[in-house]
Amino acid sequence: LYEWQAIETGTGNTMYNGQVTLGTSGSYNLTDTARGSHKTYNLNRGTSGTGTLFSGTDDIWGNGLPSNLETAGADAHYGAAETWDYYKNIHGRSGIRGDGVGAYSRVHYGNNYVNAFWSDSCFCMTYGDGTGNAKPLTSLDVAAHEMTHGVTSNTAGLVYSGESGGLNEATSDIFAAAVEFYSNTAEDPGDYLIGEKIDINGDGTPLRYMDKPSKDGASKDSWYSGIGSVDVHYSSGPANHWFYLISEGSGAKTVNGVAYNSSTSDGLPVTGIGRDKAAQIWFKALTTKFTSTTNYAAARTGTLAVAGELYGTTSAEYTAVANAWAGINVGT
Ligand code: ASN
Ligand code: ZN
Ligand code: CA
Repeated sequence: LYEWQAIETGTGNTMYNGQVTLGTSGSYNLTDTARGSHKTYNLNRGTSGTGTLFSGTDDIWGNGLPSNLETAGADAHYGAAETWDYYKNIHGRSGIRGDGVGAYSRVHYGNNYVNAFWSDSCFCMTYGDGTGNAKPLTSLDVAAHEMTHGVTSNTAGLVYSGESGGLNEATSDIFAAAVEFYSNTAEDPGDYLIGEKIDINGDGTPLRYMDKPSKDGASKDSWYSGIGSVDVHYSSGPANHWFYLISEGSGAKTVNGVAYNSSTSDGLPVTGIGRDKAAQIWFKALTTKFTSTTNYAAARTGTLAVAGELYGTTSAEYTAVANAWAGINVGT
C-alpha cells in the first residue's frame, strides 16, 4: 500500500556547533526527510550545478575540521534544519514557501570564496569556504540569514535595493539572531552579532552588530533621508538596531556573556519586550503587512498595526514598537 520511511538520523561533527544530530537517509546521505527532504551537496570548489550529494558508508559526518570536506556539509545541513525548526515551531511556517518542501544547500563553492548566498532560481543556498578555504561560511547565523532571504522572497518580496533592500537584509539578520538564540548550543550561544564565528575580517570581529550597527565601520545606526542610496547591507543597520532596542531595551546589557550598549537617536529610553515578542511582531509584519516596496516609514506603520492586533494599542508592546522606531529616527 505504501512504503514506510523511517526518520533517520546521523551524527554531525561540525566546525561551529560541536556534535549535532542530522537528518539523513539511505545508507547514507544528507537528505533530511523530516524537513522537506532538504539535501546538502558538495560542489568540491565548482561554481555551478549541484556537484554531488554528500554520501558515505557510515552515518557520521565530518570531524570538526575544515580539511574534512564533510564538516562544512554537516554545518550547513544543521543550519538548514535549525532554521526549518525555528520557522515551524515558533511561527508555524513549514519551509521557506510554507508548503513543506525543502530547499537544498551547496557547500565548497569556488576557491577562497568569502561569501554565502540564497538564490530564488535554484531555491537553494550556497556557501564558500572562506579565506584559505579554512573558514567555511556555514555558521548557523549565516545559514539562517540566507534561508530567510528565501522566506522574504516568498512573502513580502521586499525589493533588494533602496530602503526595502535594507529591510530585506535586516529581516535576514533578525531571524539569523532569532535562530541562533533558538538553537543556543554551547559552542554558538545566541547573540546579536552576525558572522562572529566565520572571522571574515581576519581579526576575530563579527561582520555586523545589531546593538550599534556603526561598530562595523559602515552600517547606519539610524534612518535618515537618503539612506536608500547606501548598500543594503548597511541600510539594514537601523532596522537591526530597532530589533535590538525592542528586544533588550536601550542602555548597557550583557546577554549570554556578550556585552552590548545601545543608544537611541532621540536620547529617550526604550524598554525591551524580549526577543520572542519582537520576532513574532516582525514575522507577522513581514507576512501580513510588508510588500515589495515597504520602506522604513511603512515598516513602522506595519509593525505598529501588528502590535495593536496582537497586544492592543494601549499595551507596553505597542509603546515599545513606537519608541524603538523613534529611537532610530523613524516617525518622530
Ligand atoms: N551574503 C550576501 C547576503 O546574503 C550575499 C549578497 O550580497 N546577496 O546578503
Ligand atoms: Zn543577505
Ligand atoms: Ca551570531
